[in-house]
Amino acid sequence: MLDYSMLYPRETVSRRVVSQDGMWKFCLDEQGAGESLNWPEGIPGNEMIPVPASFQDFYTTKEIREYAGDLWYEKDMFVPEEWKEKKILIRFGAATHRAVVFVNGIRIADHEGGFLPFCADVTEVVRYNACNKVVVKVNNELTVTNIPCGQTVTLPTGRKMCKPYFDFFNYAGLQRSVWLTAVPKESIFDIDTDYELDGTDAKVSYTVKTTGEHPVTVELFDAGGHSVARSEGKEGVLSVKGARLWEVRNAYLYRLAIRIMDDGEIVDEYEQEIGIRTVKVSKTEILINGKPVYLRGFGKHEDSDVVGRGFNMGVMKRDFELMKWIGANSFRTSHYPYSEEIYQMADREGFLIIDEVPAVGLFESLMNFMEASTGKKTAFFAKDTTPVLLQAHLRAIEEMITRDKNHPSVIAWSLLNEPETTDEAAVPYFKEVFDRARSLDVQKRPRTFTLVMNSLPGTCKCYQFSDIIALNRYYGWYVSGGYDISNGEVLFRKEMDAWEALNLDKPFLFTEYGADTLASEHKLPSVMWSQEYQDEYLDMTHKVFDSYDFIKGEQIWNFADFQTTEGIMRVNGNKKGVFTRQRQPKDIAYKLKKRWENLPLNYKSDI
Ligand code: BDP
Repeated sequence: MLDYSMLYPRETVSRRVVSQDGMWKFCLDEQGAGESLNWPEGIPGNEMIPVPASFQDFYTTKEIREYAGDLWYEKDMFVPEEWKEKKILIRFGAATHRAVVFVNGIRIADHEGGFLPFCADVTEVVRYNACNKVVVKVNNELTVTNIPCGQTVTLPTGRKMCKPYFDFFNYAGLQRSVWLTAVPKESIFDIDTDYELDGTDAKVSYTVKTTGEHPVTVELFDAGGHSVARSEGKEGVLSVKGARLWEVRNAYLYRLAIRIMDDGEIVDEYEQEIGIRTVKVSKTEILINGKPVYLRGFGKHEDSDVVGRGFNMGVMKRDFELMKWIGANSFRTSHYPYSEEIYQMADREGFLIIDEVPAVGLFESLMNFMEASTGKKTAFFAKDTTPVLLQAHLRAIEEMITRDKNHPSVIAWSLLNEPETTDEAAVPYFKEVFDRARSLDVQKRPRTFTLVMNSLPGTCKCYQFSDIIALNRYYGWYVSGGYDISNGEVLFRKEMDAWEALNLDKPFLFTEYGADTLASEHKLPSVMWSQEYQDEYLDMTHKVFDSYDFIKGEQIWNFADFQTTEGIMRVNGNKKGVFTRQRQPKDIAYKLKKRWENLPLNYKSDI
């Protein structure tokens, strides 16, 4: 079990939250000597940098953009006298990929994994009514014992360089918000909810974990603030008469108010928004509230100009507006859990999320999409280091599910992206990963992983673990592209026929398909990379999707162009976006809009 609460910081009668976003002191540490130079007590220089943001794209030298190693951040945080009886925590939305936190020179927390929150409990070391020096050593190196996987090499110049086994730029730093929070010593630690529908009524069952023994009360309020149900105890069931359901693109949120009480006094209070909805997979259907849904939408990235992977509220807003405009109803948080504010927005807007853990690059190749297209087999999970990787992976699954389980928008867990699955060594690894996700999720949401091009009906040893089969396919791009696209279609149908013949009785989703397209290129007749080719590629691919009833969704790769490592396969980034990196439409956006707006929600279902 995690030793800090994952609950999103919120102010209530008993809790205080002070944002620490803004300019922080910053410096690089090429020699990795900061600790021996006493930097935990204060870092050198006057350089300032915004938080949240990736550090890489502010500067004008390649040495900084490509820097691999330790980066140090520093900020003074004022702790008021009134907080004396509270537990004081600094909550980091994310520190990529690992961090050590020092407060007033004392090492107080360590965290591994760059896309999930952690708290440093600083109660014992803070000075009250005074400024406290908070220093964070972040490290952005890639290894094969942590996710996402990659290597860090040393160049002849003596500088280190990260070599990701994945196709997105290794943005790093304090990329999400930081908060100073005060909660009561006896506090609400974790909440689980589950839903059952009964005609027009609903049952909301809940479990609350606290750090003490005082009794708990729970009250449910509708969106207008009216109390609709109450219960006592750390576990219980709330009966909601005439429940308003959370529906796809038609969300309705209730507010669950949880209190720890001591003789009529509130010890702690926390409020959690919830949506009453069920998620189930039955045969080849994905059912929300018992009704079949056909997913349409995107694989995305947290990626934008200047701030890189840093959370940017404006970009988030624009992305949701574009997704609404184009008629999407879902997205996958490829290839890592996103900032929590994005899930909150999806909860309000009624989008469905496939929530992905950062398990990407689990394939022995510098960029798995290249190796996979050659059909070459490698045994990624047979390494000596695999047990260490597995522990990091399980830990990230626990953090992700604990953080995200109460979002109505989250309808499935994606536990790996394009792993190596053709070797037997993958099987026990997958078993642990899938079992762990099942045991952590009270709602028992479907679990999946995305299959790379060489994970085929005849070669993949792991698809049986998935409740939904998720395919990443690039027929007409990496395989048989350009004038050869007719052959791409033949191969594509051959693969789909082989899946059909297996009779798995599970829904299939396309979690990736797409063609790199430069917004600047037009060509008649088309060539690969032109906007015209992206259009023809989609026509072919959609025709195949429409021919198989067990395909229950399409999430195109990618929502927008995004930054990757430089190389011969990428033109200043991956250009498979339906939108440019600046969030303007390529021609294909209008075609997708027409298709998606016209597909019924229960497309290919007779229920
Ligand atoms: C898949 C990966 C994704 C890549 C994409 C591509 O899952 O990260 O960006 O293909 O090649 O291999 O565009």
